[in-house]
Amino acid sequence: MKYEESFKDYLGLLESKMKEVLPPADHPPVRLHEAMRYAVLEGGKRFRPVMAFAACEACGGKPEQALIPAVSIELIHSYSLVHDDLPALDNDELRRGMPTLHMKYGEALAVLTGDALLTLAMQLLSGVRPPKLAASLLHEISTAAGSYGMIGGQVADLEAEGRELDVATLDYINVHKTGKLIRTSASAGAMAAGAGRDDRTRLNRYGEFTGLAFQAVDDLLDHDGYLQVMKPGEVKEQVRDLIAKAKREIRPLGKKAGKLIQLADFLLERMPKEALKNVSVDS
Ligand code: GRG
Repeated sequence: MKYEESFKDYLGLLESKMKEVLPPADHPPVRLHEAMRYAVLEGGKRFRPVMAFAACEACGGKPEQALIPAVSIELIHSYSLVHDDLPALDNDELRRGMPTLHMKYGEALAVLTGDALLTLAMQLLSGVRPPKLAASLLHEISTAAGSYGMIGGQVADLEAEGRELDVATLDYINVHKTGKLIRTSASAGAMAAGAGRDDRTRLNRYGEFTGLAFQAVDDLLDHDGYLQVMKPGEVKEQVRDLIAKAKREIRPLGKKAGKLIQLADFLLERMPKEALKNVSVDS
């Protein structure tokens, strides 16, 4: 089944909540609010929120319980893309087949749109009830997004520019820049379901393995990253291994973890076709 089909209910839930919580485009400051909606609502796979919903269900919760963490994580992801596209960083003109935010709205507004998305995420999380869950989610998600997480990874990536890379440096960059926000998606979903320590640990590990696999698949598609230091076959083998480990972690959760299994398999399916030879998706 196609990704959009498999996760139709999650995607519907997410899009309608995001449209509701993003400031209306006709509320002043109009250009900022228009830009915030442009950054978030124009496409994207929604991989991280889907993981949060699926993790919540795997731990016995309903997807709705994970709605605010799922939306908040997608807002943070969207802000990171807006800032990453800026001339000071990647200097990209296109994102998701459309002009990047600074191409459409200018650099100053792109910086401020990113800031507004990040702060909106924190504001939404602060309203989660009970307050104890709000505090835990705020701590978990802000840590993943900050200097020990996504931003730390981005800085390590900047510092590695022009230097000869090794696998350990790439692992560090990917675990932080990409992996932490994906791991926190699984973790936040488990927290929203009120999962116990054992299940949270399982979901954390599932998130770590899939986070690294996500980046490795992205590198295979972009001919970048790990392909600077490994052969394509080795990267593909690494992806298969990570996905097998991720699935092993959640197997004890039984049928409830079905969507998490499908999400892990989606990464295998995303690999360039020849990579799927001899792969058992149940491994
Ligand atoms: C906030 C200055 C600043 C930097 C953030 C994490 C990051 C640094 C930037 C994101 C850019 C990037 C290429 C990160 C690697 C992870 C990755 C492959 C992102 C793309 O995510 P997808 O594939 O995108 O989920 P869609 O479009 O589907 O949402």
